[in-house]
Amino acid sequence: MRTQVAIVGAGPAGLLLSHLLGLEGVDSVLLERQTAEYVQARIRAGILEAGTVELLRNVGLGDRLDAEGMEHRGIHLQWPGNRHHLDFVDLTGRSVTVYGQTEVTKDLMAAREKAGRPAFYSVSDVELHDVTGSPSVSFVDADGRAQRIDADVVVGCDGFHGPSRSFMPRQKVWERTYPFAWLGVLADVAPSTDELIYAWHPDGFAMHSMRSPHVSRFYLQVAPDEDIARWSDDRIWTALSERLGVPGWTLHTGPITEKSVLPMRSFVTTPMRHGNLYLAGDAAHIVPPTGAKGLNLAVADVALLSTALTTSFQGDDGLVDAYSDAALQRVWRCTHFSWWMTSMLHRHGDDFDAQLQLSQLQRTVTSEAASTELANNYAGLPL
Ligand code: RFL
Ligand code: PHB
Repeated sequence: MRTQVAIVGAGPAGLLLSHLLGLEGVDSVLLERQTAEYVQARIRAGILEAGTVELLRNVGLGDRLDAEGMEHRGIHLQWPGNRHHLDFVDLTGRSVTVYGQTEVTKDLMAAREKAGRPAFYSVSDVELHDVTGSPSVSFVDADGRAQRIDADVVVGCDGFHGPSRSFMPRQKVWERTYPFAWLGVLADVAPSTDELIYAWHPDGFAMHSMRSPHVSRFYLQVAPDEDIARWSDDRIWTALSERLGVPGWTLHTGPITEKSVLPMRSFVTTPMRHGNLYLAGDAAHIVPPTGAKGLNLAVADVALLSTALTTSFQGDDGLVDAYSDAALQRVWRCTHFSWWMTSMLHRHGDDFDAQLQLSQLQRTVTSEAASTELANNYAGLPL
């Protein structure tokens, strides 16, 4: 088989890249380790930046997003006894939209099927060959047959655990692990808040997010090696009520439909290109979820890369040559913001650290310069 762009990984980065290239008349083939159903059901990110929403609309993926996405003007930032609303629209003119990664993925899969763009699901033994010359990708398909795709370019959109990165020699890695994790909870209950709540608490960070007018999403700071069996539904609701509580506010409870422990890390590998092999999304960088950047960063990478590859196929290599440096500027900005939000809101260190965090929170909600800085980063830099 032959294609212009072989894409390893059909998560949001791979699917969107294939969609954007298709609109420009560039052929691609997607290879995915999991089944389509598995990829679609994975519960992950929930917040889209203003620029991500605009891009999805501009490429024909806005119908359900506009009908079902919930536009939020900002977030609530809180610590015991204090809840402050930061209005991003007032501060920056931009909003964010609650629309789950499951929904974005569903829309991208439907668009792929409609356009008839090829994808192989449930593949194994993916290997990349001759990435600095005439690249190809070998793999075993769902029926156990050995296959090979020759391509002009290979893009690794295969997430943090994917194999693509290992075919790049001389990679430099920057990494930070955090001494805590998140317990993520999905519940069939109407949100008890109009917009997301990020809460600092002596017992640890807590967050109230949502997926729809009937489904709420919550997170609790826990130990990195937390045993989920120790978290009964009752214990979860008690901890959430305690950590998210402010006088005069009630947390509504309901059936918990999913709970899992999510590790937290910051990770960046550079460069994001080696010859004819490019990386995009979580394959190249991971951020802790506190700033809601992971999915948006994957979208920003492929927006840049699709234009770069399209112009390269037209004979101009300027943008592909600039891709890694250009993508990494945004990656490092989002890496800093995610690290900063994480450090400010999670309980770690001693009482001195706690006082510094509370001072930073106070400053963030009372200084217009500080609130605007948070709002600009959260609502997202222009694509
Ligand atoms: P993905 O979504 O991980 O997709 C990569 C795809 O590559 C496939 N793959 C392979 N395919 C073929 N051959 C192989 N050998 C392969 N190995 C792997 C995988 O099956 C998968 O389908 O990366 P992508 O597309 O770059 O998208 C990035 C986003 O998914 C990610 O940044 C966010 O989901 C991060 N993230 C969150 N971000 C937020 O902003 N808010 C959140 O609440 C949030 N929660 C999360 C998350 C990431 C998680 N992961 C990765 C553990 C929760 C979790 C559990
Ligand atoms: C989510 O809804 O899953 C979510 C929202 C904001 C974050 C992280 C996760 O910062």
